[in-house]
Amino acid sequence: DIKACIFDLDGVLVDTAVYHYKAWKRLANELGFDFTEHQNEQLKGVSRMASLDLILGWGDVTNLSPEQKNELADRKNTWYTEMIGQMTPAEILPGAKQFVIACREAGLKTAIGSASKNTPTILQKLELNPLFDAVVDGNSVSAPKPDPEVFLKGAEDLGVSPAQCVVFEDAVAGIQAAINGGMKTVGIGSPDVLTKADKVISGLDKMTLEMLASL
Ligand code: G16
Ligand code: MG
Repeated sequence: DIKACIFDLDGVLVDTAVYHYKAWKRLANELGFDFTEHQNEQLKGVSRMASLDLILGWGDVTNLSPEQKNELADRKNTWYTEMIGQMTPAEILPGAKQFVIACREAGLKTAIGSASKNTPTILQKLELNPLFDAVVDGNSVSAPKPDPEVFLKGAEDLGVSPAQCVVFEDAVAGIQAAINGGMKTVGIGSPDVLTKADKVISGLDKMTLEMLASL
């Protein structure tokens, strides 16, 4: 029986990807190169430093010291936090808040499982904190998705077993993390991309409690 739903943040409850993209693009441009929206897809669900490494690779920027890389990541994060500081609850993706509320009214536990260190700010701006029993994010885990750590810690915090959890994810690495943790999965996006998910929907506005029961 399903006892809990664990939600990824970016791409599932809110579309912060556009802000990540703008900030990374600005950094690349300052370094003298550019990258496409298509390349940006590869950054979804990937940690901040791993994203930086991918982008530097695209621009053939090599031989940077750890200090220089940290400085670049900090620069990007400053621009990013300026943008997310302006977010309002209107930016919650369609149906997301309604579905989380429906889960809670049905007696299910709810948690966030995100790679982002900015999760606390985003939840506060969207006024979503009261809807989650646990929040596990980039500040509390060390192993990046597809390692299941973020979701296993979520299940532990909720006091349920992994097999009793459904994970909602928009990233391939995130679906794999949930599978690695022994959880059921609902992909948010395209079935052509999220091929391993138990079910794929275009957004939480298409999700129902009945569909949960049939997973
Ligand atoms: C999110 C985004 C990623 C981002 C990562 C880290 O993951 O999808 O693009 O690189 O968080 O974000 P930050 O730099 O804020 O720590 P998720 O797991 O919420 O989809
Ligand atoms: Mg995501």
